[in-house]
Amino acid sequence: MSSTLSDTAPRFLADYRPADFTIKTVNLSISLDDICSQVVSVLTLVRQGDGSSALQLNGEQLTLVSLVIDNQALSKAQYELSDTLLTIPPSSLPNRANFVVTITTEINPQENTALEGLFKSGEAFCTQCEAEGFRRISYYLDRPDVMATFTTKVIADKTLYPYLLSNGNKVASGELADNKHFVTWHDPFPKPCYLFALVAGDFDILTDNFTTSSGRDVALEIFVDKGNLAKAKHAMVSLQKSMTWDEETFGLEYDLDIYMIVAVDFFNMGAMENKGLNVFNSKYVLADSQCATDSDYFNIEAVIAHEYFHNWTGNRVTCRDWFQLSLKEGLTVFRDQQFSAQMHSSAVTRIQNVRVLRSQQFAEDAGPMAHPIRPEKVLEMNNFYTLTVYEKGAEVIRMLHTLIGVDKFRQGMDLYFARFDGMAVTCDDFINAMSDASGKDLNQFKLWYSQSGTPVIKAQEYFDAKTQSYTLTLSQHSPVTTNQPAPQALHIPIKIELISEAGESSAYSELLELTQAEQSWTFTGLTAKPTIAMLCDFSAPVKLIFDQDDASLLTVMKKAENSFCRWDAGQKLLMGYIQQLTFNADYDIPNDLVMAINTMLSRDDDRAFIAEQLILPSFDEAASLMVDVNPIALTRAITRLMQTIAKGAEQQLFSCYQACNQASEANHCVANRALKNVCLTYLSHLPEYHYLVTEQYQQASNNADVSQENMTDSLAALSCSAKHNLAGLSEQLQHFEHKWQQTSLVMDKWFALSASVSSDDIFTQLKRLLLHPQFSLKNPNRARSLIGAFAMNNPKYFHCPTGQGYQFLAGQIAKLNSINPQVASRLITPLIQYKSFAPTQQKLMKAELIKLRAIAQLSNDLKEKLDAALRD
Ligand code: 7ML
Ligand code: ZN
Repeated sequence: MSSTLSDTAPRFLADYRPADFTIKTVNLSISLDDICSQVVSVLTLVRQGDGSSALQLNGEQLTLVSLVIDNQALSKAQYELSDTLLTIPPSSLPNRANFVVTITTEINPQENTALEGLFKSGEAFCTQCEAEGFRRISYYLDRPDVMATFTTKVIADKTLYPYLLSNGNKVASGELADNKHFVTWHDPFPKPCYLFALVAGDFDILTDNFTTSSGRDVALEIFVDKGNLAKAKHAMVSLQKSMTWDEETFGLEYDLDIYMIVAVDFFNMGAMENKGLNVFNSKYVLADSQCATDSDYFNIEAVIAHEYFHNWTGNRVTCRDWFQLSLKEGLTVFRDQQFSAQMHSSAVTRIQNVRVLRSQQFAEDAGPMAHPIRPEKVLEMNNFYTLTVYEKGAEVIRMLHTLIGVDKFRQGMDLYFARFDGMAVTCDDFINAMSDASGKDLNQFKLWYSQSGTPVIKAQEYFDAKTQSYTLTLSQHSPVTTNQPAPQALHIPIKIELISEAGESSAYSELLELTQAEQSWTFTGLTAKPTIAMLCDFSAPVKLIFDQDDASLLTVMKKAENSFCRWDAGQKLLMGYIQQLTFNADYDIPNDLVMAINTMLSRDDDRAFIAEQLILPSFDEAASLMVDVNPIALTRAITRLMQTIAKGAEQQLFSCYQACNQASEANHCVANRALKNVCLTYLSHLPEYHYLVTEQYQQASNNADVSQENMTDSLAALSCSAKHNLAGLSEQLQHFEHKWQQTSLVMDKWFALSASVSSDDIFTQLKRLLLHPQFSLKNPNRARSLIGAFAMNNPKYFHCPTGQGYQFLAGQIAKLNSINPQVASRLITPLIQYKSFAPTQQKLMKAELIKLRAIAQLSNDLKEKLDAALRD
């Protein structure tokens, strides 16, 4: 099972060589069966070199039935077979440059719990080939620079699998003996095999259509489990919005006659952009207001957009090799972020992106798996679908956009597609297109692709009253990370705003380009020292060290034009108190803070934005800015700060809660709920408001008028109950479980909540949850909702000094190692960051890592991370 292979070695970017053979066409014929599916693959090959090289095809977990070259069957003596390779020596190959290889293999989808290649999700067959899953379907040159046109015939039982899907357009279908039928698909666009997909099953289908700007009619089809049709509407609207946005923003149209999306319950990742046939984790398709939260709605729209945008950035232009993953992912995340910002509030969207970056990507970049957005060394490719490649990758594209401006960026995109449509290219190719189109020298900028670690920027200011000038000095420093050459100065766009004393903002609003280790800028004609708002819109993914006093932060919060800066100043103020309280639990929080909170609450701002301002920096965000984190002191500090604010701003919080609760304008309901639930979270720290939590749960989840029920409000109330282990909690959890037992995606929420209860009883509860009839480690969403939620959302008990939290996580990872190595590898993240914690925790965490490293059949996924973590 899985990628447990003894003969694997890391691969290096520097070793890239073009393939010795290319594949022009692939003709697949796949007969589906639970335990023995048969795959016949006919490949037309073209030799590239002089004929001296063997043909090496990748293959894993396959049973080879026969191998035929042109019309000649090969005997076992004529080829070599290992666990990972089929090698056909030159002596067994024809002398011509063009020849045909026909390979017949058998696979067992039922036993495929790793969910890579062909597997079963419930009753349906489905595939996941990125990055290297196709080699679990047939022997192939499994690398993204080998692009072929695919024709796929799918054969299966007609009753069990009425729908047989693959990439491209349907070209034939018919009946066969034994109640079987077949459908043949042809995809006219050459593609790497990682974009291959096959789905077979019985579904309900939501259909619609879209007419592209040049008048092409596209059929849109969303396949969902029977009974879920109504829950696919939001996904459909999101798809249509995405198609329109890409036409309007980048002039990019869809290129096939049909676009299909299939929602499945068993899926390792969010979704997959297979040409013409996206496969989605059902979590990112299904929604209605009773079962999905506002953030579920937001995420569905974003993921639908992300996968749709890949059709150009990923599929039409793809990656030369997997080291270039950020070429398609960083760019596509940037595109989906721009899309979301335009569909919603750009300030709130940006704030949420930055929170993810700071709380998770910064930690990754400071941990043992730190890597540049274009990694240089990979053992298991699945380990590099990271926050660094995706989120920091998107930040790098955003910096480019900031540096050259929106119009030049568009010209650069146009040039990129003109040059590389239909090709497999590199990150450098992309930057060169941007440089050529804009005339901007981007050579230093390219360092962002090869340097890991979060750069630290130090800022110093100096005001000279005599000359009425203000000087800002910035210095940059990148940390030294493992296996990296000495860091060099990066090209960093720093957007600033100078707020004059009088308070009309934007006396100066400027884009500074920091390119040296240290640089100064002087601004003149200032009668008094201005207040600076730094890093507007978070113009670069850096840590800023700048001693701005509370008074200046309050000025930025009140007066900066840039809403991101207003939010960020507030966060910095709050973070300061969290840090103080972590060192000294009795620290007296100045009244300024409560006043600032009250001002925020009473301002006539967008309510979604106020909600963001009120949310405290998370445990992870705070931890990523500290060293030797004492997790117990940190959770206590955050709770203390919540309590203090709740007490100080009680009246305002309560009246704001009520105002939001009564607000009726439908188009603001998401913002109202966001702010209302932040207020509830604060108020729940005061016993006299516990009734409010119960009341909200009742209204949102147990309402005589079902149309009034709402998952956002239910979950907000429940998480308050869980956080404070309130008296009503167990009754609420039982009610919720009973109500949603048939709805898998909502049961995931129930498992996540149950795992985040703050109770000394939690380890007994976790054991019971593992034995729950609906729990299964084979279902990735379920595994993540219980195990992941405990490790991420319950820091008090995850880090408890007995080490039980770490033991629980490690125990489940050990089981997942043989079931689903990808899921195991993602869940280990909090443990490998052990070096950022205080000695007590470090020791306990490290002990668990050592135990895991000793597992006999350790997957490459875990091995790579454990070796990195345990290397001194
Ligand atoms: C990112 C994806 C993968 C892995 C989806 C799998 C994808 C690879 C795939 C942003 C939004 C939605 C999903 C993902 C994501 C990790 C994250 N090509 O499309 O990138
Ligand atoms: Zn992607």
